[in-house]
Amino acid sequence: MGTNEIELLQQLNLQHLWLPFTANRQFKAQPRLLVAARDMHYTAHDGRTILDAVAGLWAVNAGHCRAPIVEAISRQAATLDYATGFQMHHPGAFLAAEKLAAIAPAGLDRVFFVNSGSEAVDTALKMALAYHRLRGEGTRRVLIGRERGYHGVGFGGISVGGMPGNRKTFGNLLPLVDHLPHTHDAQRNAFSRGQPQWGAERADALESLIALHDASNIAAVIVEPVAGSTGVLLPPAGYLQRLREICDRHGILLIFDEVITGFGRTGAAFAAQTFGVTPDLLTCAKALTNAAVPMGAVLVKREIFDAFMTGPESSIEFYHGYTYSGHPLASAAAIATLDLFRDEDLFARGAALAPYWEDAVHSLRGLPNIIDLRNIGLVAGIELESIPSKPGARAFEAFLRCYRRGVLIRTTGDTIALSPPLILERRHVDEIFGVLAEVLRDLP
Ligand code: PXG
Ligand code: PLP
Repeated sequence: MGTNEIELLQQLNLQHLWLPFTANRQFKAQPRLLVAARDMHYTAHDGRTILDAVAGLWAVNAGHCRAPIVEAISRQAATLDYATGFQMHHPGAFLAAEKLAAIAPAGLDRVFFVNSGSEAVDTALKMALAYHRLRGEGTRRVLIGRERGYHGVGFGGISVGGMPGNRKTFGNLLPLVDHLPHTHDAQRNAFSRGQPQWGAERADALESLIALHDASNIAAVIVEPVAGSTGVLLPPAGYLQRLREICDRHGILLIFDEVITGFGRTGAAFAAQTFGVTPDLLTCAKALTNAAVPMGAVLVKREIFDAFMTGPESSIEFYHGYTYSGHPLASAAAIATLDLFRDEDLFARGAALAPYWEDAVHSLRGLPNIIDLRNIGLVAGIELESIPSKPGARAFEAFLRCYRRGVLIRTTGDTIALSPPLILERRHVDEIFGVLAEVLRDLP
């Protein structure tokens, strides 16, 4: 520890802050603080440089503290700090919406701004309910999610989500919810490169849920095209197509939650484009502003938006919105970020590096405890055998050891999830997997 770091930690009182999704007592006994960042790297509080293999948290896709984004936010803060979007607005929100619509899957060109992925999910679910009701199909109330789905932490999101840890404390939540089975099939698909071959038929479980609830009661199906938070679970070839086809046949809206798969993560702007399946609504957040200012969005098919634009023109069409919807600083960050993605052709750049990334991921095969390797675009899931009766402990130890060696990874259960900024270069890939291989070789 350097003197600066000791001084910093001595001055800081760690007691008041309740950290999110964190083992608070463990953290406070051994704090890990980040104090600066640039491009591919963080600086830790002890002055060490840390290679960011997770883009913050699936979010800093253009790399850290990029000048055009920093400047846009600073300029905006000094020009117009805040303007409400309720019966008023400011130009930046319109421009951000236009730029977002320009890269969206075809037809999804109406945009509602929120402040996070969780808010985007709750907003999309409410839109689905409202849409059916507007069209005289108000019996459509059931929302269908999926096991091992993560849709943020709002009451709607944890209800349709399928993470037991997020649900068990809070009871049954929304009453009219059901779940599809998850698509992970380690027996048949372990060590697949890219999309696994087996399991498209798991989409047929939707037919069973429709037989149970009746289509006339079902509003929407929400899935992540690639489940991220629960361990990088890829859709089997043909699975999303089949979900789309079943939803169409029964008048059910299909929502893709692209909070982590958006903005070049899987090789195209959105996973909907990577997989060639277009949902009716799409949620995004995180990399929309390169995570520099909180912002999320719901992209909506034009027909759905138009269905709301009926009734008296002076009436509010959708009773929903946040104080900070389309916030000027967030809008400025989104505009600068979307321009940067375009100017540096970052989605294509990420896609071009993906084969090298894939080889690096699968080069770990054969190291101790590895039971599966999964990849798509610039995403990797490295699944470790759990230590009996200590789920998550082995991967968390890998996280601590990588951090000590200067590489930031992320773990969920015993899966290591990687999602670097799209600006990374081959030498960064080599460094990430070099350190990981060494750490995995002598993990307990
Ligand atoms: N949907 C999906 C698919 C997400 O991945 C959210 C919604 C919620 O977004 P907010 O902005 O409300 O956090 C997410 C968030 C992880 C991890 O370790 C992933 C997320 C959040 C925290 C941790 O994989 N994704
Ligand atoms: N709680 C109270 C008392 C409020 O007045 C508001 C908004 O005006 C909210 C919650 C919601 O806050 P936000 O719009 O930031 O989501």
